[in-house]
Amino acid sequence: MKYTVKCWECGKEIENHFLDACPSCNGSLTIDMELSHLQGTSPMDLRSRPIGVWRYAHFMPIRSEPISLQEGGTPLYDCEKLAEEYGLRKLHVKFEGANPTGSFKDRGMTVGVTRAVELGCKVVGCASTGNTSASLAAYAAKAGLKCVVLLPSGKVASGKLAQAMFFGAKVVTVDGNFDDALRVVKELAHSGDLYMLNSVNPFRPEGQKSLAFEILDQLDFKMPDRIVYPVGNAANIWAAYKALKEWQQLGWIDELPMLTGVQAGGSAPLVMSFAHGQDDFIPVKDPETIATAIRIGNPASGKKALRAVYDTGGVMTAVSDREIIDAQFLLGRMEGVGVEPASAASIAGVKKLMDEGKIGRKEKVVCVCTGHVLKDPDTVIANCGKVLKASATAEDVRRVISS
Ligand code: AN7
Repeated sequence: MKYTVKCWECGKEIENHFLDACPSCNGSLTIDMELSHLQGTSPMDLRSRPIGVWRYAHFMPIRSEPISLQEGGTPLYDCEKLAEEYGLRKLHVKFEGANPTGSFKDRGMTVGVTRAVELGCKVVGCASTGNTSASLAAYAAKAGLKCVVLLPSGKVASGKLAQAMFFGAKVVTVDGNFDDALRVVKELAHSGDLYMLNSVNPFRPEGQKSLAFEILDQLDFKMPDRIVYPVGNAANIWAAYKALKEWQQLGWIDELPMLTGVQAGGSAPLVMSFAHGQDDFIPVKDPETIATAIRIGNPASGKKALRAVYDTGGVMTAVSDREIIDAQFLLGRMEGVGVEPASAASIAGVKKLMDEGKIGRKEKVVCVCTGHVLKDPDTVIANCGKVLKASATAEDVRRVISS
């Protein structure tokens, strides 16, 4: 697959494989895929390969055999009961919890870790609110690479922490938030201590494009009106935009769905700039939310995400912790779909935007639910009722369940 790494801001071609920003203007990096060989084909032609990230190999900047755990190919649920509850024509949930490590990060990591192997790197690393570290640790294990992950101390859900430790990463908690951890891991990457696989590495969003490709594939290429993403570091919604533009450029699709981003109220720098029509943003100093995955004040791909939203006629909105937990439980108890709090932000965002009349009742909406409920069991238990206790007799169990 032919491609060039470029600065997204000034267009400069980037030759050095180890940069995470433009050496001229400090802009973020992106990858231009050469797709002309696909002119005259259709996305149906890809269906001979199993669904998953590598069905879309033509759109991935990888030339070698991928390091893969069979990521992608996650369910797209038609949530009829929830749609009826909200008064919406159609509501699909793309359940990314069904990925190998339980989050969408695996889509970017199969590409990112394969890239690390192509470059001959021996140590990979990232800063993470949890899911990126769990995913990187697993793919590094598969590839036989050493792995270092930097986590904000005390703010990583236990399932994610367990995964990173389990897969053998060196797990370091830093005294600060995600934004601090990202600053430090960049320094380590610049001094050659490790190859950084945060989403500022442009190979990561390339893999995450497959999420949008799959949604269209699973809808038989009938475009939904809107795709809703939870937004933290903002790479995922940007990746969707890039994916859709590539298919549009090939004439595989016409219109783009309205890309809609949802942040947690205490960590919502992009919502504030969207409200003012600005294309840049002011970082939030002390981000806070129960949805620790998106507890990020300075989203690395924030400007790109704003472009994605403006250019598709979408919106950015913020939801409260209460709205997030309510949406998480509603989805679980009405549809049997278990997602972590950050993922439920997309569902909560739909409700909020419908209440405000910004999503119309006739729309067909896809919500991306990015991670599994088991990632954060403590939040679930804290928000459920008590466990019932009984002695080991049918009589006593009958007593407690009927009271
Ligand atoms: C479940 O793992 O940033 O807007 O370090 O884990 O692309 O950042 C996680 C982000 C949404 C936000 N949902 O995606 C990390 C990390 C879940 C997440 C997001 C994350 P981006």
